[in-house]
Amino acid sequence: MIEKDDDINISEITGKTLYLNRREFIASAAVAVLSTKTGLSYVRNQDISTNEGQTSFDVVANYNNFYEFSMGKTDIIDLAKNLKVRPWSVSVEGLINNPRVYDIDKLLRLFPLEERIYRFRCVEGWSMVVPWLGFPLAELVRRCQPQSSARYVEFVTLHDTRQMPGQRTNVLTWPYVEGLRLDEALHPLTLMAVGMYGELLPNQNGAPLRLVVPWKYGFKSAKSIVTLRFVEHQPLTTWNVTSPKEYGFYANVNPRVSHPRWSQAKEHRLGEFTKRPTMMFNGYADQVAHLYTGINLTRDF
Ligand SMILES: Nc1nc2c(c(=O)[nH]1)N[C@H]1C(S)=C(S)[C@@H](COP(=O)(O)O)O[C@H]1N2
Ligand SMILES: [Mo]
Repeated sequence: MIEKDDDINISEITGKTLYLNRREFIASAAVAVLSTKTGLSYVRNQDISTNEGQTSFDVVANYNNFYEFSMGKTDIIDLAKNLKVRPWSVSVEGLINNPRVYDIDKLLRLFPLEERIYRFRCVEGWSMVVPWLGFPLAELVRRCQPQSSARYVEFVTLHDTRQMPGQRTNVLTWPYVEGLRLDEALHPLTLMAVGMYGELLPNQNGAPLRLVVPWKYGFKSAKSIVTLRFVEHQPLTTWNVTSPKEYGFYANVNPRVSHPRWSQAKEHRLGEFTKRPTMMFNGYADQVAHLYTGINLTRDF
């Protein structure tokens, strides 16, 4: 079911406690081990999941933001349908002791997969509740063995103008780049998603590997990742470079800080009729607020 890695002693790298906790969690999970059509096994992480009603798969798969294909939302599913997601390599590089190029299927076997139901809030004002399938980014980061000078992780996504028609325009700078502070990357809520609704990710949702950072606006959750680079200085992220007054590096969901062109106080949960109030840190304040003590989130939005 879950393959041990052949060439590295994981317990040495992950920090024993975290590793054991995760293994114990997987072993003791009262819920059944579930599996996808493609045969991947996973357990449902109830503790970390919201019990709000899930948005339907069809909505999540038909209403997307993925500028590499189009600035539209409903045409991505069609434009992305032939994206080649196998074979796919993910390079981890930069200020780490264990730089490697992983085949995506190797990554899928390396870490136990979990299902986590998260709220997801787009900066444009819509939100949804999605059962993602993935593994904590922290596990991959620990395996990389960051050096003490590494303070940020930069995520670079696929740049292929043949496959991605939006990249033949310059609506954004390509490739799409995002970044997290190292402690944000290590936070247990931060997920490397490989699937949703019990199956591998549809192309339009960021196959074969995307980030999911549930307390931040959707644009931080980069899709179709090819490189994780550990760096010393805050990376130049696509949205930050494109429109610095509108999209800051942190992009923490904050209903009190308006986007320059609209309020962020409320959100449209897809499938619902009346708007609901947006929660600070998208409802994850108890878990993440401590990461930002001493930071002015009105200035550093
Ligand atoms: N590579 C890439 N990742 C991306 C984007 C993008 O345009 N390109 N859009 C972001 C934005 S703005 C949002 S809201 C989410 C949308 O994710 P979804 O289509 O799975 O709902 O993807 C994010 N990740
Ligand atoms: Mo977004």
